[in-house]
Amino acid sequence: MAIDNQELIRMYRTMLTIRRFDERASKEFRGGSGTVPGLVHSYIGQEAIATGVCFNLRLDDRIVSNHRGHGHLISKGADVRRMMAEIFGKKTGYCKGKGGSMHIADFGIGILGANGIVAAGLPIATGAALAAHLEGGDKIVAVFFGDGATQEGEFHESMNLASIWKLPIVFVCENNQYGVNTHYKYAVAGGSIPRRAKAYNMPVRSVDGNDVVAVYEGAKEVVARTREHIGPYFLEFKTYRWSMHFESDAIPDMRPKEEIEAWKKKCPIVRFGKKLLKMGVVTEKDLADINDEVMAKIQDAVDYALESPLPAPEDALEDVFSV
Ligand SMILES: Cc1ncc(C[n+]2csc(CCOP(=O)(O)OP(=O)(O)O)c2C)c(N)n1
Ligand SMILES: [Mg+2]
Repeated sequence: MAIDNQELIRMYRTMLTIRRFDERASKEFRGGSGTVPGLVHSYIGQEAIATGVCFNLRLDDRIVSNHRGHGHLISKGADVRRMMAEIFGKKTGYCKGKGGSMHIADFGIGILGANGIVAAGLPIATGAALAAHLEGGDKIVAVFFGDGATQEGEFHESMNLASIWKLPIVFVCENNQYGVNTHYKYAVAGGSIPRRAKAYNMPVRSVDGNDVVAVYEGAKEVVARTREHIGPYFLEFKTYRWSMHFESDAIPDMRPKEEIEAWKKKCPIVRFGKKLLKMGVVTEKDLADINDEVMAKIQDAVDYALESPLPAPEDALEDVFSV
């Protein structure tokens, strides 16, 4: 494995930050210490994908995220305090408390936004890739979306344009196998998502999405190739979300209980921790220290969110295109 030890530890810390962030956001949303408006979609179980992909990106590369976006944002370097404040609807949040979990963006570090509309990030990412292409240079765009998004027209239009214009974009499909409660085999004609990319003349790679090293290595070559502006690439990562579709009992989880339990045994963080121990990169104490450090960081983010003011009623008239 040609990844520097410090980089491996940084990857582990990032995955654990995503896990602890979403555990806490879910808890607060379900009635913790504050009133959290909107919705929270947990990324727990999928941490290796955002981490492995984003660790190949530069600050000036861009990502576009979706409704399950906290992991993508943290991996690209977003500030967890401002993220948590946004989820709590506070003025100090990324969108001054007006957007919530599904609208967090940070243009300064290449995060063009999460998005509550399934597949709506794909045309935004394709436009950003066209801009990068016209500018020249070697900047790229990565867009994250689920298996369910591949049923949408915007997915197909974006894939087609990106292919014929040879845009510098990596399509990252997180195949967690379900769109809410519908298994992709019932929703994808022909049963294969990679085949859809091949139809648009795009090279495809299918990788184990619960193995962060495989994700990192798989994305590395793809990102390097995409920087040459010779066309888009499609990555499919097989994975599973641990929680129900979003953190509420409003939509019951219809997935088989045994299936959920089987995937929890393939936890990407436990798996990576064991690998690092075996390689001698860390000790058990190091892992415990990282956990303490991450827990403190998340507690600090929640404290910041709780102490921050709500937006004033008149703030509703600011940052709007017309009134
Ligand atoms: C255009 C549109 N249709 C439906 C919805 C409701 N909805 C939100 S998430 C979701 C499922 C998306 O599944 P997938 O793309 O696989 O992502 P996952 O939730 O599995 O991460 C649906 C149907 C929506 N937000 N936007
Ligand atoms: Mg899905």
